[in-house]
Amino acid sequence: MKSPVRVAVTGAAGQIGYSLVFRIASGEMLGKDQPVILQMLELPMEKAQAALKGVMMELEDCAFPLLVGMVGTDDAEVAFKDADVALLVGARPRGPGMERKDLLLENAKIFTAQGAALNKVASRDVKVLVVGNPANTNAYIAMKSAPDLNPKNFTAMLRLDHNRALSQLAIKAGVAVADIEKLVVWGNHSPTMYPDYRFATVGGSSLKDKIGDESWNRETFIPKVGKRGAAIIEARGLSSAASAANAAIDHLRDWVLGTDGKWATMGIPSDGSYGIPKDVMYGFPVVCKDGKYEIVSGLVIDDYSREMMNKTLAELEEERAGVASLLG
Ligand code: NAX
Repeated sequence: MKSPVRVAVTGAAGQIGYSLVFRIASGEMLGKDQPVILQMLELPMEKAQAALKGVMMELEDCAFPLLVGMVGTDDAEVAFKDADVALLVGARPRGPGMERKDLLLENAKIFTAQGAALNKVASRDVKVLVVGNPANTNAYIAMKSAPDLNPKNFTAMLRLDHNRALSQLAIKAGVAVADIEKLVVWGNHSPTMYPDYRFATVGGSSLKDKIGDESWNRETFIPKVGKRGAAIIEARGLSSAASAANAAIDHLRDWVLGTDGKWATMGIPSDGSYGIPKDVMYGFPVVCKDGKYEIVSGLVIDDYSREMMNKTLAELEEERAGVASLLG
């Protein structure tokens, strides 16, 4: 039997957490032969801790053979102790009357503290995925607050946007999701993101040619993917949870187990590729192998794409400027 992997999940008793931890414990994220220890963090408030206890009771009641240990805590240093994987889901939601700037700052405080805790106690190879919004900037803050860890270990979730785009393309083209490859979503996890299927193939031939209709791309597809989160809230009265948890599973599974040469989208610190300034936490096309990701290089960026990529970059730079004072 393989030795267990320690998986930390913050906000484990929240909506996404409730969809996520059971799938991690059943082996859907790291493999059906990989035992896991779940280390779950929740806010210290009585209600949050009680809810976490309930989640842990249910995890016990599933009797997952791969779940070989569990910790529930309100202390980040306990949750992150020797963590091999950390899913940072818990975040401060926007309250009534709260400005976007205040939301950024409130979350910046959380992710500064959690980055520092990871820096102190996590495995030196910890793979961090930030889901809590604003995900890219929160991931950037955590990365900057963990100077002893490799910045490449910090990522933000663009995978839900990627999966949303995949399904819309499959529906439009009348093809199977599984047959579409080489899709990318550039930039920020926000309505400014740029889902780009110029390079996508279906059964080896161009998906763009198959779809043909460029006005559908600009007028329907891009706005639909960008506003999908709002459409889910409108329909469900609650934000995306099961699909977000599913995307987190996809992101980590691909990163750890590899993509077999296929592309995925990950929010990662830029290495300067495609003119995106170094360190900006930006959605890029990657392939993963042996626990590492690499940016797909050499793609041609046309004028429209550059404009779209710059727009989402400008938003990220603005967010970064908004929290700069906290990072020293
Ligand atoms: P919930 O409010 O249901 O759950 C969040 C949980 O986190 C709560 O139980 C809360 O007690 C806990 N929490 C808050 N601050 C914490 C902290 N500092 N330490 C530990 N736990 C803390 O939200 P949920 O629907 O689960 O969404 C979680 C986050 O994911 C939100 O920020 C949300 O905006 C974000 N999302 C990100 C997505 C993405 O694609 N990147 C998509 C889905 C989702 O909107």
